Amino acid sequence: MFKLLLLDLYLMKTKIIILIISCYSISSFAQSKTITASIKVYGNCLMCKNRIETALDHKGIKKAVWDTRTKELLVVYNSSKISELEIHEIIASVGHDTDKVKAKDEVYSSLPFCCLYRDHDHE
Ligand SMILES: [Cu+2]
Repeated sequence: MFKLLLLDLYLMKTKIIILIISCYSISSFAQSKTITASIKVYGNCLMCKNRIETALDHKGIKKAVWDTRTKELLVVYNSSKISELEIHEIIASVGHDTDKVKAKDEVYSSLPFCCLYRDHDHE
C-alpha cells in the first residue's frame, strides 16, 4: 500500500517536471524570433556600404543591406541572439552614425575623406 503511494507520488513528480520542461521550451521557441528592421545609417559611398555591411557580418545577423542613396539599412536578425541596440552599436563602432547611436569622433575622423558624411554629403 505504502509502496503504491510512493509510486504514485513519483509519477506525479515526473509529470510535473515534463510539464515544466515543455512550457520552458515553448517559451524559448517563442522568444527566438527573426526580425526585419529598417535603420537609418549615415554614410556616403560604396566604401561606406562595404564597411557597414562587413561589420554586420556578425552572430545573430542574417542579412544586412545598406542603400547608399536612401541611407536605409535593411537588417534581418535573430532577436534571441542580438538586440537592435547592439546592431546600432556595431555600426557606430566602425564610424557610422545611426538614428540612435553616434560614432565616436576619433573613429569618425579616421574614415577616408570620401566617407566623411558629417562634413560632406556626396554619393
Ligand atoms: Cu564612404
